[in-house]
Amino acid sequence: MFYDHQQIEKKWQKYWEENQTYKTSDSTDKPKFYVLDMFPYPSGAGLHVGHPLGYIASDIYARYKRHQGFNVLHPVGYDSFGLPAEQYAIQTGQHPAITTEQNITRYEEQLRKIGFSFDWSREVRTSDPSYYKWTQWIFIELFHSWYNKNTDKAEPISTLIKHFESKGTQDLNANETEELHFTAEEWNTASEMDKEDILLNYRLAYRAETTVNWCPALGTVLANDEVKDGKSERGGFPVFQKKMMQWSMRISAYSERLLQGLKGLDWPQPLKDSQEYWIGKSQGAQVKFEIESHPDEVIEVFTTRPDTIFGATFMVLAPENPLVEAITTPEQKAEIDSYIEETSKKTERDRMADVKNVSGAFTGSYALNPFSNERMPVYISDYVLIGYGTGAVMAVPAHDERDHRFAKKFNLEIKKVVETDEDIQEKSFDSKDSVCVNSDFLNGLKYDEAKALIISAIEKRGIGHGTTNYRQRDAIFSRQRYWGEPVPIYYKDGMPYTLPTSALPLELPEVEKYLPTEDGDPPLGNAKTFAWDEVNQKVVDTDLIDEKTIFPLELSTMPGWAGSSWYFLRYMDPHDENVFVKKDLADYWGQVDLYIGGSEHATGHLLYSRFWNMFLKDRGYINHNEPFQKLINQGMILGMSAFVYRIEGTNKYVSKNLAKEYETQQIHVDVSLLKGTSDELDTEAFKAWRPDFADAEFIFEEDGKFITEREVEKMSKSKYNVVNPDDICEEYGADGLRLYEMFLGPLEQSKPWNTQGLSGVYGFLKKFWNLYFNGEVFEVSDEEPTKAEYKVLHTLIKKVVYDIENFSFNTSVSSFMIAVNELQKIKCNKRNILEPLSVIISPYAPHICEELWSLLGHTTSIEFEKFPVLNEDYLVEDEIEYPISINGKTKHKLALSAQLSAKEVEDSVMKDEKVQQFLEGKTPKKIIVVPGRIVNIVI
Ligand code: ANZ
Repeated sequence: MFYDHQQIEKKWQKYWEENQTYKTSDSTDKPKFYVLDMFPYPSGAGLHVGHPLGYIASDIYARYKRHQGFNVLHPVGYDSFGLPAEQYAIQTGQHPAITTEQNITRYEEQLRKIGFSFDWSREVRTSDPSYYKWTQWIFIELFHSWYNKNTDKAEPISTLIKHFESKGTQDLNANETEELHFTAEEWNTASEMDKEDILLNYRLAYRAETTVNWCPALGTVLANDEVKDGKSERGGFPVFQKKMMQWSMRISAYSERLLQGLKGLDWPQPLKDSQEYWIGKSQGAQVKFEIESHPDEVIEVFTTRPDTIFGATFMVLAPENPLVEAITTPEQKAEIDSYIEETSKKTERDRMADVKNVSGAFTGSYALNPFSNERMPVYISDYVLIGYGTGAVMAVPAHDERDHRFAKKFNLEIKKVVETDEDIQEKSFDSKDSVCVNSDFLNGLKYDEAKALIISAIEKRGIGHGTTNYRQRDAIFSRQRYWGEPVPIYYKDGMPYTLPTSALPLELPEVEKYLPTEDGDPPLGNAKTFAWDEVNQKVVDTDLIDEKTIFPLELSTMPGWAGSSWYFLRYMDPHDENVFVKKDLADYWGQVDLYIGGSEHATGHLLYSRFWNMFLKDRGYINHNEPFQKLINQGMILGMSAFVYRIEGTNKYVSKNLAKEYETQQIHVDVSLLKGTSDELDTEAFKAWRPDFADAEFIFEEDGKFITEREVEKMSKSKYNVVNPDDICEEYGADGLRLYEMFLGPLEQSKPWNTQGLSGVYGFLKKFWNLYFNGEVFEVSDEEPTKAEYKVLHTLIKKVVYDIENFSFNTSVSSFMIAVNELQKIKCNKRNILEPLSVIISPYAPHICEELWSLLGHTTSIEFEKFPVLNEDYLVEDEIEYPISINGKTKHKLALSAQLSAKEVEDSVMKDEKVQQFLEGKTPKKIIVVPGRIVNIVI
């Protein structure tokens, strides 16, 4: 019968929806399995065929696990706050909530068409107040927590207050913005304001003046990973460095745990490496240097090479270091000021990237080397970053490349301290294996020994101590944007206070304009009703602010990563109004067992969510430390872009093969403007595509065709090379799309899309379908299958189980094809083969398999059928074809039963007529039988 994919797929999608087939219960009698896709952002462009690649893989795995008897959690939702909807609102005035809703509707339609086994009843949206209520609640928890290094976890701020009340800062071992010292007495007599100010120094969500990446065009602060080459990742606008009061998250408190936790995770090594690099642990020492004529000041440096201190010949401060002002001499002031002005334009990234062009200025002051007692001029330079270590370095030009360049440029002394560095210019600067010579007590020591010894000398003299530094900074948490979660904070005398949790969610207020206010406040500054009435505990009109009982609310919103840092927990218990997730459900579902998503989230999302998860564990709300046990990065799907050649300065276009004769530039054209699957441009469609092409003229090939240039690029709307999965589903079915996406190649690799290839998998589906039919009639026989038929089935089971468990989905598809071909060849239509066959293929092509399953007479979904179990007996070969060689040369082949012993093989061989002919009556000297392999006769 005709395989009508459209009718079949519609029917089953409706069935799944009506029967809530994939709704997951929280049953605890089955073992659980949690399969998650990275949170989709519902963009206006909808899905292209690159997006579902990972979703199809995770869906296959989720279905496979259901067949194996697991209670599978496979949810979906939307990361629905964010910039594009807001920018659209700025341009058109349309509320971002409306745009977001429309985009989600379209996304959902597209996802449903592909037949994913999502539990739609658990859908969450980060922009939904019932969801962000809990994002705000987590923020409040972070605000009321501090990190106790003695217990190595976050604790409620009340334990810190108790400590202060009884001991002040004595014995305190906390993660803090600044090291403070006070007594219990001082704490107990401090004003409420001072106490609050002190506590901000320890809170995990805190406010502090920070140098930020400020993007004036977007009107917001951007995270480091949102800035590429000094420009905003979105939109490519210039980004500047600016000091601002910002909310930050003390992720740095978790650096060591984030690093150690990686060890137990089943993640791709490159991903672990990039997190490790990002966290950037270095061990060394902090050392204080005295400054000549400034007895009250010291320069404190962080160095990973304290063993090179004898070679330190000058000091370099970050231009932003507060010491600069104090120690700059009047003669040097102008030079220093102009240098500071110059560097403020560069982003930190530019500063780190630009290693060739050293620049700097002299402060006029000198520090003293505590070991060599030499005078060291103090410079400032932008290669020293204020946010790392102490914002100051001791420069050792003989052993550090940047210091060396600096010394060359400013003509400063270069002093060797390591003997293998004969000639600094020619040798590598990595002298870790070399031996110290320059001072008596380090003489002849290896790197590690010298380092340990000098640190103890530094500590004995009281001028510093050994220390560990992490490159990872605290994460800036405020954004000057509209379409994000409001931060549940109000200000009393300038000091932040959290809203009571009973007042959550603090809903996003309506505004007339989505742009910053004229005073430069974020867009929420435009809201008419956005002030906190402390007495009545509610949000009231902004006009009523009196700073007595009615206070201003925080105007910045949370960053994109807030909502996505804990969504995997909400899916476990998405509708609870009293708690973000019930503890017993968090315990039952535990970690995400399989997480699939793009590698671009290596350091952003994946670090932030590990951090929040650890925090929630510390505070006793959940029991597991790490959120994602196994993670796979799917590769990218590449598109075949099409280009036309435009003759420079004209609106004339020249066909590909004639383009060489002109000065041209390449312009992307939408692949939908090509004729069929060819490279030929539909020139009329091209003229109609965009107004600036309406008058286009063309130079055609001799045969009258206009041929485009084709190139493989990342599939993206901006490259006009996207293929819409809806079209594919229409023509080849969702099952065809699913199989084809997997068939393209290994999941983790990037691979080009080629729509033509789909007919192959579609042909396979038809063949598979026809196995169950005799002409027009559905017909399966109840006859017992032959051994050969069982062999085909069990070979397939073995292969597919191995493939799925190793995430090798492409090879499964080829084995389906092989199995179906073989069954077709032997005309197998036995129920005992075709029933399990449909179960095996169903995770990949669920619609067709549901249909066949129901035709086979079943009245329930195929989804929960037990996955066929391998019986190795069917794979045992019955006969073996033995090569028979005589004196080492293969002369003959003989099929013998696989069960024969070596002696029986020998007997059978010797009885064979052909063998006797080869022997020409001679008696063999020796007969060597390798059972199952070969027989060698020596004559
Ligand atoms: C002396 C020295 C000698 C250094 C030597 C290196 C090699 P990592 O490994 O990344 O932690 N440094 C310290 N603070 C800095 C800052 N704020 N901006 C720029 N550079 C800074 O690097 C630590 C090393 O980077 C430190 O050790 C310091 O230079 C420099 F042969 O001190 B070193």
